[in-house]
Parts: sequence; structure tokens; C-alpha cells
Amino acid sequence: MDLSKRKFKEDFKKMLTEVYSMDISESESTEQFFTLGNLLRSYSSKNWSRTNQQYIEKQKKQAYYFSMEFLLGRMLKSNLLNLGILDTVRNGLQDFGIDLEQLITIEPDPGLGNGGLGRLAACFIDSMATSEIPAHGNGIRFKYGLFKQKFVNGYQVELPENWLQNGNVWETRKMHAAVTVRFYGKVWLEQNAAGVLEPHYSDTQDVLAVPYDSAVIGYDNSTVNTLRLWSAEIPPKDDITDYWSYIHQRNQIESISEVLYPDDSNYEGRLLRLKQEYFFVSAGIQSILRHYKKMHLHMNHLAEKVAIHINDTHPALCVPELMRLLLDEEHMDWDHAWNVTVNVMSYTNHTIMSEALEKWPIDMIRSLLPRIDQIICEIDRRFTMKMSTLFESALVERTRIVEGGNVKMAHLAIIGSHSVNGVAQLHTTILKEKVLHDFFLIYPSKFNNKTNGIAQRRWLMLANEPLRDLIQRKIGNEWETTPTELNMLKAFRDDKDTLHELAQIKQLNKERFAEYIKQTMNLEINTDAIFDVQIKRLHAYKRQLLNLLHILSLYFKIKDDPQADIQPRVFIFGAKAAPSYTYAKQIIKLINSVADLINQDRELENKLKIVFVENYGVSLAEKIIPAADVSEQISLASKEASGTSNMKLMLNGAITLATLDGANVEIRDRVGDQNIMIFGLRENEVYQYYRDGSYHSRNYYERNPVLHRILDALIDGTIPGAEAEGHSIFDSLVQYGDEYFVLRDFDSYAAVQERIDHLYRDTLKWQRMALINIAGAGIFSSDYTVQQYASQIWDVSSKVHPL
Ligand code: GLG
Repeated sequence: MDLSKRKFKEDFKKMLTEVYSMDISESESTEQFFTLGNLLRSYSSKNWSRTNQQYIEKQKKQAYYFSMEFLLGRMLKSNLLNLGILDTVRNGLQDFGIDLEQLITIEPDPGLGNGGLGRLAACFIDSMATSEIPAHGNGIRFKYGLFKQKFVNGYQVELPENWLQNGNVWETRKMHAAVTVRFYGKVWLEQNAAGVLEPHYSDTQDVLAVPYDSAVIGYDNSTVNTLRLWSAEIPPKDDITDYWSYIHQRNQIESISEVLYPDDSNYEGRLLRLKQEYFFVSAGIQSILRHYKKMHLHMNHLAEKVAIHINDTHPALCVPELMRLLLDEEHMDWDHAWNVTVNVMSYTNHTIMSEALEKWPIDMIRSLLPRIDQIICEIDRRFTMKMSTLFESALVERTRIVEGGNVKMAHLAIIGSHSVNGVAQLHTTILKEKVLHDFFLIYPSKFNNKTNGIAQRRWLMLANEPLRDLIQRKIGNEWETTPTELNMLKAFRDDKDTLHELAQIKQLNKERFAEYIKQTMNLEINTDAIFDVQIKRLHAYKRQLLNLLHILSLYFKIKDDPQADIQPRVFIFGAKAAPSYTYAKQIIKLINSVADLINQDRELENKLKIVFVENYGVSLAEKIIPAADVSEQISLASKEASGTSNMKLMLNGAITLATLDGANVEIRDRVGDQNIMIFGLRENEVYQYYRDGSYHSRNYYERNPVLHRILDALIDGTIPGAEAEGHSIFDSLVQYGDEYFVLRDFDSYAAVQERIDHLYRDTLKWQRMALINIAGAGIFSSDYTVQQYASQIWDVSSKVHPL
């Protein structure tokens, strides 16, 4: 948008007076932040309503991205950037003596997601608006996000994340768009006067779903889409007779949108989770149909105007819920309703880990959602009937939805969608050939791949302004909207000045991060060291342990020979463990204990440090990623569906140290073997081990003296404070088979780490690799990913044509 500094300053002063009756000298950061937030809302409001109007007037087909998680991160800077007024505002504020960077920190970092899946949804909505795709997000407005992580004596402690405490400046409560979601009760079918079967309900618990909408502003265009998050409330009542039971009921209802991932280690927690899933699915679909009806089209044409995307299995109840509405409210017959439903729905699988493939006890669904239960059973009945005529019965048994007293959500999503996609080529291949092979036999044409992507705006233009400036000076700014233009940087691969500038920028970012660590952790780190980064959820398959064992090997090397020729390293970890995942928590404790051991050892001063940041999230990622030299993507091949921190780190010039897993394979294809450090088992070798059962981790312990010594350190008191954890982890690796082949991959990992140690010393060579990585990262922009979803899955329009 066009905005002069003078106009901005006027607007800002006016808004501050209007909202707070203050002038600038009296105001504090909080007021200034909210004032700026309100101003941005007013700047985008016209385009927001115009975008919506146009969608209606032109009867545009719209896509709705249903996701339990949207891990947005702070929005202030991102909104300023997308509106094209970042510099104007920064300068204007400066004139008032206000530092924009400081204001930014006032905004809480909404933790409405766990990791990759939620962050992907956030990158997608940004890219959808930027690519002018008529598509919106639909989710839950959790009052508490993912827990706030604290380390107490090295252990993870979870505290509530009260991100809404001071209000959320970006949202608008839309009471007029509220809908009712029904739980429990009895349901039966009765013929109406016209002879049509209609459901009747009694004793239901009704919940009012109230939407809170936020604007999703496209970059450098006039598209503003919507992120709609639902909040659960008790429906208004005028006849409250028993006040205490009313309060009790209210609390129970409000708990539905209270917290992301309630503790699901018990029945109550699981029930709440199922409620959450149905809650946002039902509310979202009801509001979509309401909107559709404004176009006065027949329900038979729904799929021509609406696409619904099921992000992972959490929203899989979209399938029976749309069926319910079409059958019960719109009086469609089953076959038509099913046809419409399948054409509307599409589903993304994000993992092959079996524990993440949701199952719900049919009894739980039956009591909580009686009508949905009937519909699921009918879908299952028809599916098995039809498939029994075409396939062997064992296959039908394996693929049906209701089995062993459980409803398999992935099966429901696959059967009820016209498209099923994986999130990286290798992942999709594994789905087709292994994990979902049965379904691939039934529905070969449903399967397709959409490799994940990241928003280059947040992860480069905002997070790494010095690098953005350098790129602009070298190749202009076409790449901002056509990210593959970053390829042009390759022309500078042998240009020493450019490579030196790159090195300087990295150094600057490392110094900034080091300063932050000094301030927050009171820890000094050597900025000449290699910053070696592993930031992701803590999970055994991601193998933070492999990283740790290698750190211990360096520790022993230096202890044995203090003069050893080792390039100094700072190992940076950021990771939360699921509250009930004991093993992951033990690993956190072990890393923290090794960090204490190493960081306090004077002999290692400046050579080895471990920084395990507390409460890793989007804002911390924005600080760490630009400062990274090495990107650890070391999951056991086949286990990481895609990964997205790999793309963010690459875009910021870190060198990837990786197994051939997930999207690492495609990164390798882009940059070539010389510019990435690959090690470890390949996916087919892992499966070979599974088949022949020939992996015996104990042999590696017994026959490899380096490993032997490291593993012994876990149990012989070398690492004070983590005796119990050390024993348990030792046992998992040596006694209990080492499920993720950590010991098997150790040597090859250590060998590549040693190569990195040498390569890093040659600054020009290293920076050339960095440059090639930055240049090759454009293809991993989520702009392209969503354009492919738009054209190949949702059949909605977009501005830019896919690659
Ligand atoms: C998953 C996977 C990641 C993937 C992400 C987004 O584990 O590999 O990159 O989704 O598709 N549960 C996740 O975070």
C-alpha cells in the first residue's frame, strides 16, 4: 500500500489518542504495540472486505484448510512486510523515539501448534494470500497454546502458555456467525410428512461455536484471506435455575477450546480431544455451507465452489460431518451426498509413525456423536461391501474404517477424499509402497505428492534482513514473488567479494545470537565456532541422541588431548518433548547434563559448548536459523516425512548434514552431493534390516571402542546428574535393540562431522556451498507448494502458475 511517513505518523498519533487518550510521551510499549496493531487492521480492512465481496460476486471456488494447528508466530512484522510498509513504519516510529524491534517483542508468540505440521499450515495461509488463492484457514482458538517449557535442574517442566492474557490485537469476534455444535444425546430417524427419513435428537449438549477471524494479508497485493478460529461457549440461556450447575456446565463446555493437546494419557483427555476435533470440524463446515447458500446454488454443485482440506487426521470427521449435513439438513440421498463429499475433501498425511495415526474407540464416538457414529458405520458398511467384490477379503479387512472396536481416522480420511498426498517424494513413495499400500491398490489415482515448503518472507526477508539486503543488491527483488529467481545467485559462486559478504552476514547473525544467549542464559559462546543446529520436536526417530553421542566423542577427544586440532563448535538445541513421552524427556535431561559438564569445563573453553534453548518456538527459530552454519537433519531414513527446518536453514546459508530422509533427498538433488553432507543408512537398507532382523546394536557397542567408551559414559558417572536417564538410554541403545539405528549410523555420522570440521576452515569454499544452498532454496517456497495444491487438488484459481 502507499503510505508516506508523514501520513503514518499522523495516523499513529491519532490512533493512540483514540484508543488510549494518550500522547506518545505518556505511552509505553504495550500501548504503542496495540496502537500499531489497530492501525494495521484499519489499513487492511478495506482489502479484507473487498476480497470477500469479490469471492462472492465472482462466485469463486474457495478452499478451506482445516487444521488443528496454526503455528503462526508473531504477526506484527509479517503484516508490516506484507503491506509493504515495514521501512516506512520503522522510520516513522524512530522519529518518535520508538524502536520497532523492541515493540515486536511485546507480542506474545502464539503457540497454537507443536511443530512442522502447524508451522506448515501457517506458511500455507501466508502463501495462499500471496498467490491470490481464494483459501482460508479453519481451526481452534485455543486459550492456551502448547505448554511453555522450562528447565528445572535440567528437566523439562511444562507451564501454561497464556498467550491471550492481554488480548489478541489481530482477531475479530464474529458473534453473528456463531453456530451450534451438538454433542451426546439420543438420535433416531423418523419419516416426515413427505415420507423422508429425518433425524430427531433428544438430550443433546449444545455448544456455541463462536468464530474469531484474523486477516491473512497477501504480500504486495490486495488479497486478504481469513483465518477463522473457533471458540467454545455455553449457549445463551435466560432460565438459569441452578447457578452452580450452570457454572459447571459452562466450564465443561469452555474446556473444549481451552488447551492444545490435552493430556491424552487418560480417557477424559482423549474424550476432550475428540470433542475438539468434532467441534471445529462441525462449526467450520456449517459456516461454509451457510456461505455457499448465499450463492443460491444447488447442493449438488458444492464441489464446484468448495474444497475442504483435511490437514492430517485430526479433522477427518469432516467426511461424516459433511455427509450428515447433506443427508439430514439438505435431504440429499446417500449416493449424491457421498459423491459431493468425496469431491470436496482432500487429505494430507504427515507421518508414517504408527502412534500418530489416530484411532478412536467406536464406543466413545457412539456416545459423544451418535449421528456421526451411524454415518461412519454406514460408510464402512458400503466400503466393505463394494470392495469385497473387487479385492481379497484380507485386504478389505485391513483397509476398513471400523475395526477391532476402533475407528481408524486415516482410513476414514482416505476413503472420503478424492486426493491423498504425502509431503515429500520419498514419503509419498513409502506411503504408496508400504504404509498405505493397500489403499494404493484400491485407489491408485488418489495418491500424489506435494513436497512441503516454507514462506521465504518470514524465514528470510524478516528473519535475516542483512541477507535479504545482500540478495537484493545482487539480483534485485524478483525472487520475493518468484523464489526460483534465487538461482541467479549462482552467478556469484566464484565472486570473492560476495562470498566474503556472506561470511560477514553470518558472523553478524552469530554475534547477535550470542548476545541474546548471553542475556538470557548467561552463557558466553565463541562466535568463531561452527554453530551446529538441531531444532525440532524431541523424538527418538529424529535422533538428537546421535548428535549427543558425537558431542561426547569430541569431548573425549579434547580431554585426551587438549591440543587436538578441532574446529571449535557450539551445538545448539531447541526441542520440546510431549509431556507424557518419558524417553524424550530423559534425552532432554541427558543433553542438559552433558551441557553442564561441558560448559563448565575450563579446559574446553572456546572449543566446545552446548546451548539448549528453553521454550523453542517460532520467535526463537527466527533468531537461531540465520546464525546457523550446520543444519542437523539426521532422522533415521524413512521416518521424517519431510522436515521443514531443513529448508529454512538452507535458505539461510547453513550446510545440511543429513540422512537421505524426507525432503533432504530433494535438497540433495537441488544442490548436488558436493554441497550437502549425506551419511547413514538409506531407506531401503532400513527396510532390509526390518525384513531380515539382522541388526544387533550390542555388537556395535562391543566392537567399536569409540562407541563403547561414549556409551559407558552414560552409566559410569562421567555425566553427573543424569545417572537414571543415562542408564535408561544406555539400555534402549544396547539392550533393547536401538530402534532407530543410532549406533549403526554413528561412524558414518562422525566421519561426515569430521569432514565438516575441515571444510569449515576454508571460508571461501564454505561460503560457496552456502551460496549454492541459498540459490537452490527457492524451489522450496510454500508459494509453489500451495499453487500446486490449488491447481492439482483443490481446483481453485491462483495468480502464479505452478512450476
Ligand atoms: C510432520 C512431520 C514432518 C513434516 C511436517 C509437515 O513429522 O516431517 O515436515 O509434518 O508436513 N508432525 C509433523 O510435524
